[in-house]
Amino acid sequence: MLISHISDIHLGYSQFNLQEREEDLYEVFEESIEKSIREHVKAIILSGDIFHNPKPNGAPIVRLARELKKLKEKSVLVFFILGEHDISRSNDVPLPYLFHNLGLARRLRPDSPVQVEGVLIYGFNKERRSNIEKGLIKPFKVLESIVKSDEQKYTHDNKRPSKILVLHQGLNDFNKFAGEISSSDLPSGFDYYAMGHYHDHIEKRFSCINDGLVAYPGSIDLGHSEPISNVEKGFLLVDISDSPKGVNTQWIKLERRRPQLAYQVDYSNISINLNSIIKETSGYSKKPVVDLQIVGSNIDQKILARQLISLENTTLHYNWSITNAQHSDMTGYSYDKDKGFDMDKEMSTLIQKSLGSMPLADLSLDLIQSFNDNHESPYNDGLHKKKREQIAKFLWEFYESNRSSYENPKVDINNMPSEESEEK
Ligand SMILES: [Mn+2]
Repeated sequence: MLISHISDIHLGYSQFNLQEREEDLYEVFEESIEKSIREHVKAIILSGDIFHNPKPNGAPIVRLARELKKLKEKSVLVFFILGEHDISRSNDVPLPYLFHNLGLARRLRPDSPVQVEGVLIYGFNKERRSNIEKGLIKPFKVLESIVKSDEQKYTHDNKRPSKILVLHQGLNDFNKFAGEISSSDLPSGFDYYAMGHYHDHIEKRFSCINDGLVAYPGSIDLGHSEPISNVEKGFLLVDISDSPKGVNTQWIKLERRRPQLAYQVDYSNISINLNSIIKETSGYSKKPVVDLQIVGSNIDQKILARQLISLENTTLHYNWSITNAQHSDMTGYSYDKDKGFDMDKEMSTLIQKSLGSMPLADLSLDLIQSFNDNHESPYNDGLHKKKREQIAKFLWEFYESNRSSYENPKVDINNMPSEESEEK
């Protein structure tokens, strides 16, 4: 049986507040639905962040309804859970439940499955970090026993049913900062973990859950938290029909996306570089979004801005920033678009440099993780920003006055002394 797994759709989001970008997202979503229909999927799973805003405007509601109606006419089932973007801070009924009530889609539940042929599907809505233990870890334990008894209850053609769990959470295993739970927290007994939240495509089997496949299809277009880059976006076609353990996935690239291109431009050669960018960007049916990183020194920003205006005809939007060649190695910031960017590694290196201690760097990373909780989320009931700042200030002062007991003289991470150690 084929299922489409689509995630982080963020309908209603418009990059740079451009109407065109909002429309782009509808088109890309429609492409994912069309491709799913063409592949004759039996069902579609939307693993959260369906809307960008918990109180979406009319357009995203109407566009979603249109696709759900299309799917209903083709007898394709739609199942969903909520992401943090779908959940309002007031205890209002989440808007996607409207489609559940109208019979156009079905919300998934953590304690009783929906059955589609020989497949059982369970799902949890997004659980915020402050409630992981109560909202996920404990219910996961309960679910493990529910699943075992459901196996007997829902046999299909005398065969053991396959099982899917749908979640909208970040796994620590892939990103230490954005992670909320670990693979070892996941309940076992599932063949496929249909994940949402991370906007990159990731798939991995974990032995702690009997080699169940954990998969993020990634967002369907570049989102609010992602830099302009030429990345591919798509969704997952999941074949769960064969043997119980034989889950196969195929990642389907979305082709109607507007190109997003990042360039590094040498200022001393600006006109030649701009001409080649104009030539390249004029070759697309949808005008690209462009990010320019200008490298050079003694740049007159007014003159530069005027030169860049020539990009207006061939791009929908362009961003630019200046990287000063003379100061570039003083920042210690090793962001390199060609080599890719590992946020965890970069942060860890910077913190180690300034604190000069590996255990302290780890402590800082853990604190940053908990302080960043719900950073972009519409929830407001975790730690309030002001309180977080107070706690951070308190922790820092505590560290400052007790630092000698935390220093580890054996660890000399960097021969470059930090400002703090000079003060001693
Ligand atoms: Mn998202």
